[in-house]
Amino acid sequence: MPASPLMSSDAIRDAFSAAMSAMYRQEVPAYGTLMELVADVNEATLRRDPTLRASLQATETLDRISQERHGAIRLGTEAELAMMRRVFAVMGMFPVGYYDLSEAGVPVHSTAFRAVDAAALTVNPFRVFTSLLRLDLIADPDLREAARETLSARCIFSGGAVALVEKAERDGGLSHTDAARFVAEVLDTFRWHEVASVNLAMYQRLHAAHRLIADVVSFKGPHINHLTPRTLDIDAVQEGMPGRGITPKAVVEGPPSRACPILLRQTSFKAIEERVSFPDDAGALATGSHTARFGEIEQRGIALTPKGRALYDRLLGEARAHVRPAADGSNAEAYRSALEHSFAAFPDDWDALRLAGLGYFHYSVAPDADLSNLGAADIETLIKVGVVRFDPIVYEDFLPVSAAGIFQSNLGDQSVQDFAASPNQKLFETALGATVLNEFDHYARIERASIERCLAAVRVLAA
Ligand code: OOG
Ligand code: NI
Repeated sequence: MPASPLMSSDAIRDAFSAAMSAMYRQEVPAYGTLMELVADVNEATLRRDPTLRASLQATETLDRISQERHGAIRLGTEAELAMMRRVFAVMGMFPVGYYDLSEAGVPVHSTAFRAVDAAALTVNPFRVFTSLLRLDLIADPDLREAARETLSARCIFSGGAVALVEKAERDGGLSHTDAARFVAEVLDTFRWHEVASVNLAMYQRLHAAHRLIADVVSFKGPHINHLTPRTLDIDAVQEGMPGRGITPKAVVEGPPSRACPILLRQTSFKAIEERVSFPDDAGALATGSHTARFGEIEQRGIALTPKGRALYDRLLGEARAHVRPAADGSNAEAYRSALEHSFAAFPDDWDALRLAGLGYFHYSVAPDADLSNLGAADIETLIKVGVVRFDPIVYEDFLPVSAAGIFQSNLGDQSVQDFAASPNQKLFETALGATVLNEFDHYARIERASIERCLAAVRVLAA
């Protein structure tokens, strides 16, 4: 019998993100409301701005504009992280970037599993921001040990999911039938569990140590804690949330609104309080609640070089030193204006940004360029004479200060705690069983390759 053809990993990722979206909308109705608001705002933005519509039409599938771009999970053990890496690899998602959040008061370190090459991102850019709990940051040794024991007893992947991952690794992919089973089996890992795996007293102890610790340790699996569609106008969605009965977090994270968008802007609605049952030793259930799941939106801009990122970090630091956003939103307007003020120092013009070496660009030969007599020209000359054009490379990754803001507003803003900054990428990579891709190197490679392609094309065609 001939082997059935394999489904592409990109198509499996596409199917998985659609399945996750449907599940989450059903589990968290407020998320469905957010999706409706995002779709309405995106539609209104496109109606208002025909130029934007035309440019998106040329480069992307318009009917997918409002789809999810990322989600997030929090894992409890090294073995879970290692297995999760293999699961995501089946969907063409690989670990990019290392984020230490201990510095920001959250006892985790993280990476983002995502598609890496441009063609794969175009099919579906869905990423999963994946955090690993740092048990070593729990101060109380008894509690640390109890948490470790509880976590080591759970198994977050079904036997079927593990078998299909092994099959995919052996055969270089999955058939359509197996891929459908894989999506269903893996989806189960991300499901919400209404019954906790610890008793109420233990939950309360974990919660007192840190809400995030309670969120990871008390449940049978790493429930997806948010999904994040793309919006074309994040400020409009932020403003529109209360009108739809959902409470936005106090401020939009990231850079201010600009003519030339940089990096990533994000905001979310505050996590909902959900009913949870806690089993006691006799098996009876006590009722309590837990707050973890929310919805987020994102709007992306250009990827910055290390120099651009350093400038971004400095300006953000200055704004925050001036006005620290309060959790209740009382100084949101002051924070917005502090950001605008400090980011006035960040060039807001594509060519200025490029010439200052602040951002990464993709260079291409203009469609009907006249290439005669240009064989020896350098890239700047080719740009000047209009033979080569440049377009910003979109930032596909995350920002630690923003991520901390998202974590905190959804863990209860009162619970901000101090941990000594303790980045440990080596330890993370050992747990992962792989190194993470450095995002700056990756963007630099894309840029360099595009320049080399232009120069080669001009040399060939001008010869
Ligand atoms: C992840 C928060 C980080 C983002 O968009 O920066 C994140 C979490 O709360 O688990 O998703
Ligand atoms: Ni997020």
